[in-house]
Amino acid sequence: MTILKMFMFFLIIMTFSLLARAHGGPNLHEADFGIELDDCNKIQVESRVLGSELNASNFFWTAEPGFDSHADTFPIGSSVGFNILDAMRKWNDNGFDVLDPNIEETLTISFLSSTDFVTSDTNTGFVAGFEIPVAGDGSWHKHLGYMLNGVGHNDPGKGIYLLEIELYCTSNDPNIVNSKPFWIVFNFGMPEQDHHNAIHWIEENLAQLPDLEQDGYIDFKDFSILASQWLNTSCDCWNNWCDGADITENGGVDLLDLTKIASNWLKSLDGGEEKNSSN
Ligand SMILES: [Ca+2]
Ligand SMILES: [Ca+2]
Repeated sequence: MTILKMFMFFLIIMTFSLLARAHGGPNLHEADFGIELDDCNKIQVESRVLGSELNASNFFWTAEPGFDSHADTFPIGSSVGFNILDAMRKWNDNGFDVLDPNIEETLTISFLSSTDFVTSDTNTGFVAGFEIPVAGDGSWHKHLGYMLNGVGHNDPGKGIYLLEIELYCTSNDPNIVNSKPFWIVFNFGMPEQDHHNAIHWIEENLAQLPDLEQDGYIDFKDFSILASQWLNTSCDCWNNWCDGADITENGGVDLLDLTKIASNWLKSLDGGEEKNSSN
C-alpha cells in the first residue's frame, strides 16, 4: 500500500473513530506514584498523572504525591533522580498554556535529607533535577516538596498548574532506561470539578498522545513513522516498540495503532489545533 493510499484509508478511519469517541468519567487519585522496572529495565510509573492540592495556609507547598517502589527494584548503591521536561503550564479550560517564568508563576521542587537541602525550579523548558540514593533494600520511597511561587513578592494566582517530569536511575550495570514523561496536576484555589476536568484531559490527551516524533503535535510526520513500520510484528521494548509506532505496545503495528493516531489527529498540548504544519 502506498503512503498516499494508506493516508486515504486513515482519513476514513479517523472519521469513524471521532464519531465513536467515548468520554469516561473523571478519575482522580491522590496517592504515590508506584514505580517498577519492565523487562527491558525501563522505569515504569504506574499512573501517568496524579493530582495534588496546594493551600495558602500551607505556604503553597505540598509533599504529595510521593514515589514508592518494592524492595529490590533498583541496584543498591545507585540513585534515582528526576528531570523537569518542560515549562510549567496552566489550565485554560480546554488545554494547558505555557507559563513564562519571568512574569508568571514557577514551581520549586525540593528535598531535605540528613545532609543536604536540594532544589530545582521550573524554567522555560528542560531543567535537570536532582538525585536521591536508593535505600539499602533496593527500594525508593520518597516525597519531594513542591512549592508554587508567585511573581516577585506576590502570592501565586489561583489556578490549576501542570508539572511534566521523568525519572532516571544512575545505574549502568544494568543500564536503566528513563521513564516516559508523567504529570502532576496541582490545584490552588479552583473548584474541584475543574481539577478533575484538567486531570481527565491529561489522561485522555497527553497520557495517550501518539506523538511519535515528539514535537507536541499529532500530524502527518507521526503518521509517516507509523506507515514506515506498518504491519511489522516484531515490536518489543528492546526496539522501543518499533520506534513508537506500536502505540498499543502489543507487539505489532496495525489498525489499533492507526486508530490511536486518527483519534488524536491535529491535537496539541494547549488544547488547540495545530496552527501551522511547520511547527
Ligand atoms: Ca508529532
Ligand atoms: Ca500495536
